[in-house]
Parts: sequence; C-alpha cells; structure tokens
Amino acid sequence: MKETILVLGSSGQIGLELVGALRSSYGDNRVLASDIKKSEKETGWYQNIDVLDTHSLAQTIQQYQITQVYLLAALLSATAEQKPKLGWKLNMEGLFNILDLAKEKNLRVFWPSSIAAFGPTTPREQTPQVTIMEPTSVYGISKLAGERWCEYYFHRYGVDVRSIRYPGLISFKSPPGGGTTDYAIHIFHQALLNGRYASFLSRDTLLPMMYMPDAIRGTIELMEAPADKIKVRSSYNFAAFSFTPQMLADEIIKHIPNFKITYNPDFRQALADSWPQSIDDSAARLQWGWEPHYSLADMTSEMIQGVSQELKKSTSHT
Ligand code: VAH
Repeated sequence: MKETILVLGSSGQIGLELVGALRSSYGDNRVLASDIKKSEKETGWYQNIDVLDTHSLAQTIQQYQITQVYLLAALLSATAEQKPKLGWKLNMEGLFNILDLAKEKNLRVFWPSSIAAFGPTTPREQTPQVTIMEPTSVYGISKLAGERWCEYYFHRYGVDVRSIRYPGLISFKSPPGGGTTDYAIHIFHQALLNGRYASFLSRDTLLPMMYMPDAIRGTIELMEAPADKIKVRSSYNFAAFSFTPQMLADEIIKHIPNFKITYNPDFRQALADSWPQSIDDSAARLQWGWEPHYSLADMTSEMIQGVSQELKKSTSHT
C-alpha cells in the first residue's frame, strides 16, 4: 500500500527539514505538511491543523488515507518552563490524540522524546538506554510520560509507535524554537552578524548535540526499519557528539578569527545542568543500524556557509 504521511508541527525546526526529506523520498504528493501556522518556507501540500482538535485530525486522516504520522507539535524546554500548563496540555493531549487515532486506523507513528527526559540523578556520562529518569523540567516530565504511554500503546494495543530521544539539534534552514540547546544556533547568526555572542549557558556546559541532517536521516531510518528490529518501544537514545559553548566557539574561530564569546548564564543553565553530558546510543546502532555522519568540525563548516546564505537571502528581501 502506498504510504501517505502526515507531519504535524511541520513549521518547526525539525518539521521543515523532515518534510523536505520525506517528499524527496516518497514524493511531493505523499507528504502532507501541517501546523497551526504555515511557514513561509512551506511551498507544498499543506493544511492548517491543531493537534488538539481531534475532529479535524480524524477527518484529515480519513480523507487522505494517511498511513504514517510524525507528531512534532510541542513546546520545547525553555518555552514550556514559561508556560507549564500549556506545555503539558500540548505535549500530552497531542500525543494521546494521535495514539488513539493510530490504534483505530493502524497508523505508524513517530514521536520525538529528548535527552530532557533524563534528570539530575541520571548518570551524566555515556547515559545508558535504561537508567534513572527523574526529569525536573515541564518538557522533560512530558517527554518521560510520553515515552511510557508510547510503550503502553505498543504492548496493549499493538500501535507501531517509534521514538528517539533527540539531543540538541543544530540547523540553519529553520528558526530555532525555544530550546535550551538553541544557543548553538543563535551563536552562528551572531558570529556572522556582529562577530560576538553572549552565551546564555556557561563556558563548560557540555551537552549532547547533533547536526540536523543526521537527525532527519536517523528518524526516517528508524521509521523504515523492519518492526521486528525495534526492541525499544519507549524511546531510543540517539547521539552524535557533545560540545561546550567554548568548544563550539573555538571551532567558529577557525572560520571567523575575530569572533568573541562571552558568558551570561540565565534560567536555562539549570535546565542544561539537569541533562546528560554524553549518551550511550548502542541500542539504536545495534538494533536498526544508526550511525552519525557529521563531526563538530563538519557541522560548523556547513552552518557557517548555510547561515551566511540565509542572512544574504533575508537582507536581499528587505
Ligand atoms: C530543547 N532542543 O532545548 C530541545 C531539546 C535537548 C533539548 O529537546 O528544548
């Protein structure tokens, strides 16, 4: 049966690039992008959908005979701390709506978890796939709860829901979306525009990160893996490299020699300090063949080029 894919939250940092990759692979007319507000970068098959509107969700899935759903609509860590009740409502009710529709319509579902599902009592070095998980952020609590519900819907109802604990994701094709790790995106824009950046995380804050093309490829590889390879139905650890703001600045200086970084930690420092510093993703590598392709140096070089192009485009439009 031909796959028809619905991406919910397509205007976000992951969504924009994921839609492009899925359309390249499955065809433009097989991937429906949707969000509550259309991105000006979205030029294909699109429909406004609120993930909390179960009626329009069910109607869309029925009308277009959707076979797969990527549920990316959520509030990220920093934003969810500012709006806890909305963060919980969107992140959890959105997931329940899709899990129930998946049970009814036999949909395959992708749902993103995060390293934020770990907490300050989790071993921070080479964090294991199965370990202590006591998240202290609204976002992390919603991700841990979501993981448990995904595993429940698989075992109880046979729903083929698959999930990845994303590290910080770095990209230039779409704007960052209120994440704590987004300093690692803002820094490139500021380095190219002003030659300096005031980091809201301290110099030595070591966090697991990944370049978006690796994250998108790994996500689709997980969704296309044979079901019998998928032994983890909560959410897979998933990693590429870890770096600190200082390490990233040192890489940027290789391209922009006069770049200067300063440090002015804010409320997001406490979020970052509660998360792992590095991740053991051996389960994903052994079970469905995950392998990152980009190093920190590769990512930095591509980000400098990509952000430069984006800045040129935005100045030529003004
Ligand atoms: C955030 N980018 O900063 C997300 C991520 C590791 C955290 O899930 O909220």
